Amino acid sequence: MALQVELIPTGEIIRVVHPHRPCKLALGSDGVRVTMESALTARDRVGVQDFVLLENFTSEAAFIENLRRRFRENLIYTYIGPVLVSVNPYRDLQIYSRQHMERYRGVSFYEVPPHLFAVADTVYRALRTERRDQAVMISGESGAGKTEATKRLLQFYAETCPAPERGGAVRDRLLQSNPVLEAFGNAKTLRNDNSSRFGKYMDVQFDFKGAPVGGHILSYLLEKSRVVHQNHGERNFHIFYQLLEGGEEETLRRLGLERNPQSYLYLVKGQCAKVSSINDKSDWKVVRKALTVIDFTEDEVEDLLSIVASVLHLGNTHFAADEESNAQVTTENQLKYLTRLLSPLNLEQAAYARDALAKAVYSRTFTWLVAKINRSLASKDAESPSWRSTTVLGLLDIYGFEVFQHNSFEQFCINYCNEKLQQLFIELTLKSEQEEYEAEGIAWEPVQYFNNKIICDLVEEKFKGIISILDEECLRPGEATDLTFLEKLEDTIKQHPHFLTHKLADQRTRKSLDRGEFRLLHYAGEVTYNVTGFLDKNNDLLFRNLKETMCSSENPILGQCFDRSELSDKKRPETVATQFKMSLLELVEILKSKEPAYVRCIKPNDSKQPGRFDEVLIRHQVKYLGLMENLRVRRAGFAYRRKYEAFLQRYKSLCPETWPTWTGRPQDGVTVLVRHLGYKPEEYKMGRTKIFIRFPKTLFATEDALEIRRQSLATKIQATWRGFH
Ligand code: AD9
Ligand code: MG
Repeated sequence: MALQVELIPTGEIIRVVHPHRPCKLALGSDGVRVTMESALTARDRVGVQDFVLLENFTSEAAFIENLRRRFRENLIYTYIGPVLVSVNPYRDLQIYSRQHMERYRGVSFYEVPPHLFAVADTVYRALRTERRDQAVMISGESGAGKTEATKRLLQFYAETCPAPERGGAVRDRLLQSNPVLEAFGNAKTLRNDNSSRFGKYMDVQFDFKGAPVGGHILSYLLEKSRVVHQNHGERNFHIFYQLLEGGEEETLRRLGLERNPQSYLYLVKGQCAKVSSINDKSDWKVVRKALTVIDFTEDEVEDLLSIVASVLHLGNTHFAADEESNAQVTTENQLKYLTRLLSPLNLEQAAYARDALAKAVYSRTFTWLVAKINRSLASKDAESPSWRSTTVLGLLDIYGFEVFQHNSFEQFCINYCNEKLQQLFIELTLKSEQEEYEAEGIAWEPVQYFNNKIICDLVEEKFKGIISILDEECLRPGEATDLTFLEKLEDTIKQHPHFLTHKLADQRTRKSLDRGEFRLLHYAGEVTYNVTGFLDKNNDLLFRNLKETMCSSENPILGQCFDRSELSDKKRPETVATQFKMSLLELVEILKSKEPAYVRCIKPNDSKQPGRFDEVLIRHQVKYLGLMENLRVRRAGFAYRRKYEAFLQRYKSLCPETWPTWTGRPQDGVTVLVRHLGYKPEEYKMGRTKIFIRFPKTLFATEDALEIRRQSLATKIQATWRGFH
C-alpha cells in the first residue's frame, strides 16, 4: 500500500502518513521525531477486545466483567472472533464521523479497536476481493441498537465507497429511504422510543468497481394493529404525529386535520402523544425532504398524505344505533360511503369493520411505499455490462424479541421471527467453525449448546405446529373461536417441554397463567400469549364491499393497493401467520446464500439511560444470545488464528531470518518465526492456511515483543539521525 508523503511548507518536518493507519513517522531538521503511534491506545486496551483472549473464557462472570469494564470507558464494541458484540450506550459517543470511517478502511481487524466500521470494511473488502455476496445480520432484543447499527453501516458505505459512473443519486436514495420507512413503520413502544414495527432486509448492489449502484428492500409483516390501538405509554406510527406537528397550515387545512393529536381517537389510546426524545416537527422536515429525494412527485406526496389523514378521520367515525339496531354514522363531515356500507351492521360490527379498513388501508399503503422506494433504488444500469457483475451486500434489521405484560399475535410473530434468526445463527456459526477446523486439518472438539430448533418446530411444523393448528381453526368460521384454538393446542402439543397452558400447568405455575393464555419457553425467555384476537388477526378479512369501494377509489395509491382481481379471486388467501412463515423461510434462504457477518446487540438497561449497566438484564441477554457458547466454539482449544501471510507480515520483524523479507512459502516463514520466538509445540498448531494459537498469553507475549521492537527501532532511528548532525 502506498504511503502518502506530506511536505510541510516550513520545510522542517516531513510527515509520512500511512493512508489509513494512525501511525506517523515525522522527521524534523532538529532531529528525528518518530511517532510510530500504536494503533491502539491504553484506553482501547481496557479489558480484552476479543473475548477469545479472556484467560478464563468459560466464566460468564469474567465475560460480563469484561463488558462492564469496557462499557464504563464507553468502549461499546468487543469481538468474539469475527462476531461483533455491541452494547447500546444510549448517548452520542461521536464515534461515527468520517474520520472514524477512514481509520477503519483497509485495516485488519486486530490492528484497531473493535468497531462497527471494522465489520463494515471487512465485509466490503470481502465483497470486492472475493466477489461473494455478503449479509450482515444484526440481532438483539427490542431497543438493543439494531436499527442504529444498520443506519451507521449504510452511512459508511454511502460515504466511503467510490461513486458510481452513472446514477450517483442512488447513494442519497439509499440513505433517504430510511427516514421515510421509519416514519411509516416505526413507533414508540414501552421498550424503545423508535421501535421498528416491521422487519427489513435491504440489499445494496455494488458494481465491479465497488460503487453502490442500486438497492432493494424486503419488508416483513407490519404490526398494523397499532393503527387502531396502542397500549398505555405507546404511540401510533410516527408519521401521524409528524404530519400534525410539522405539516404546513395549508396542508392540514386541505386534509381537514387539526394540529392537536388529542383530537384523534386513533392517537389517544396510549396517552402519550408527546415523547421527550422525539421531535416530530423536525422529523417531519426530514421525511418531507426525503420523499422528494426518493422520487415522489408533489402529487404523490399529496395522495400519500391524504391516505394518512383519511385513517385519522376514519378513527373518528362514530356510530349510533337506529331503531333497528343498525349502525348509522353519526359524525358529520365523515366519509359518506361509510353510511351506506356500514349501516347493515350492528354497532360492534361497524366499529370492527371501520378498524379493519383503517388497518388494511395503512398496511397496504406501507407495502406500496416499499415498492415505490424499490423503484427509486433500482439500478438504472440494469442493462449495462457492469450490472451483470454486481455483488450484493445485505443488511438485516428486524424487530427484536419482545415481552410485554400483555402479548398477542403480533408478539407471537415477532418472537417466532427471532427464533428463526437465532436458529440460523447457531447453524451457520457452528457449522462454519466446524468446517474451518476440518478444512485446516485440525481436530474438532464438539461443544454443547442449546439448539432452539425444537421451538422453531413447535411453531412452524406442518400439521402439529402452532401455526398449522391456528390455520385449521381459521378454516372453521362460525364454529371456531380463540378458545377452541387454545383447546386444540392443548390437545395436540400438551407434551411439549416448551409449551404450557393453565390446564397443563402444575399447582405452582398455574397461578401465573390465565385460562385464555398459552406460554412458550423461547430461547430468549418465557412469554405468555393471550389468545384473544389470534383467529381474527390471522384471518385478516376485510368486508368485500369495503374492498370494492377501495378498488374504485380515486386516490391513485389506493387504486394500486386494492386490485380488482382480488375480488374475483375465489381462492382463499394464505393466512397472515402462514404468509409470514413462508416469507421467513425465503429470508433464511437468502441469508444462507451469502457470506454472513454478525452484530449481536445488547441492551444495557430497561430505562433507556446512558451509563447504566444492569447486570441481571445483560447476563440474561448474554445467555440467550448464546454468546458463551459462541465463545467456547470459537476457542475450541484455540484462542486465536491467523492466515500465514498476515501473521508473518505482522511479526516478521521479530526474527532475523524473516526480516525484512521472507521469500519462501509464508507457512515456512511462520514455522521459522515461531521457533525463533520459542513457541512450544503444545502452544500452537499449523493448519493448511492458518496458524492456530492455543493460549492468549502466547499471543500477548508476541504482541509485547513487537511493541518493544518498535520502541527500540524508534530510538535507533533517532540516534542515527543525531549522528548525521
Ligand atoms: V427494535 O427491535 O426496532 O424495538 P432496535 O432497532 O434494536 O430496537 P434501536 O436501534 O432503535 O433499537 O435503538 C434504540 C435507541 O437506542 C436509539 O433510538 C438510540 O437512542 C439508542 N442507540 C442505539 N444504538 C446506539 C448507538 N450506537 N449510539 C448511540 C444508540 N445511541
Ligand atoms: Mg429497530
